[in-house]
Amino acid sequence: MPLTEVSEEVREALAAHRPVVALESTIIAHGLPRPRNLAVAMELEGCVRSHGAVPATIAVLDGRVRVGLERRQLERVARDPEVRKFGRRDLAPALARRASGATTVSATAFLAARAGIGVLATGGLGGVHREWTREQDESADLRTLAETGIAVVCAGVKSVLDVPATLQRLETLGVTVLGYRTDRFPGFCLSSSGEPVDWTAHSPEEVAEVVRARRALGAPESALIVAQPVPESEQLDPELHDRVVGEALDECRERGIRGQAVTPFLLDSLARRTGGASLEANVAAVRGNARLAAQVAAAL
Ligand code: PSU
Ligand code: MN
Repeated sequence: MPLTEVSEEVREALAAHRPVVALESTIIAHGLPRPRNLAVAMELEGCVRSHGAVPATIAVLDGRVRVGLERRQLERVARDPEVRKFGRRDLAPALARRASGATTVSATAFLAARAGIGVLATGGLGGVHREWTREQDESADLRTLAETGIAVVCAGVKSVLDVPATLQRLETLGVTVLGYRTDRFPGFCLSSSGEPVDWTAHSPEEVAEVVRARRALGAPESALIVAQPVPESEQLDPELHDRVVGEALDECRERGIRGQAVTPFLLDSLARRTGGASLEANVAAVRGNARLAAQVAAAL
């Protein structure tokens, strides 16, 4: 029995060289509250479709990698509390033990690239956590992005992280960062993190040109990050954000949350402390990223 099952629709699209966009599933299972998460998952797939590409949401179900989920599989990812969180390193034991889990950006990028998918959309990437000197918590997303040739459309990295340290790490790892219609690195649920980016693209076609240049240079072994800000009208109030991020981090520390649980906990804490406003900004960001990813895939 093959360990990876690509849905018929995705398989046909890839064979015919039609645009396909990979979507990660951890944001659904662990990044957004139920039952909103299922609605968002379907909305994202719809967004990709309405901009001319085929969505390929990726997850591991009963020990098999699924690239492109059927409706009931998407429902399971959104509703089943037994669905775990799998980074790239979890994939082999998950398959061997017939486990089920949502895939993070690291696992999704790895699997998407191997399935021949060139574009991935998400919200905010993982990165270097604040107080790295104490915990050394750095998302596996970064290392995987350094080793995986895929374009990742995101709204920057999660604002609960140390953004300058994450950007520095991406530079060290040789990961190209393009601002989309901005010269500032976006701040996840904020339109700007305040940090500069060296390169800006103004259209899906310009992003596609960069992808083509990467190919011309030789098969790219690292990711291209396309960082698109959430529109200012939909961002979280920056003052509110700065006030509550510290509280969320304190709560995380006080409760002894560690490892894979940190990011879902911080996102949830941020949502509670902003009365759901961070959630709305997060959803607005991913929605825009699904759309742009589809446009880039189409331009390619
Ligand atoms: N973007 C969001 N919400 C999320 C994530 C991304 O808007 O929940 C997920 C992605 O799957 C990403 C993961 O890979 O959070 C990072 O988790 P960690 O910091 O544990 O590596
Ligand atoms: Mn971590």
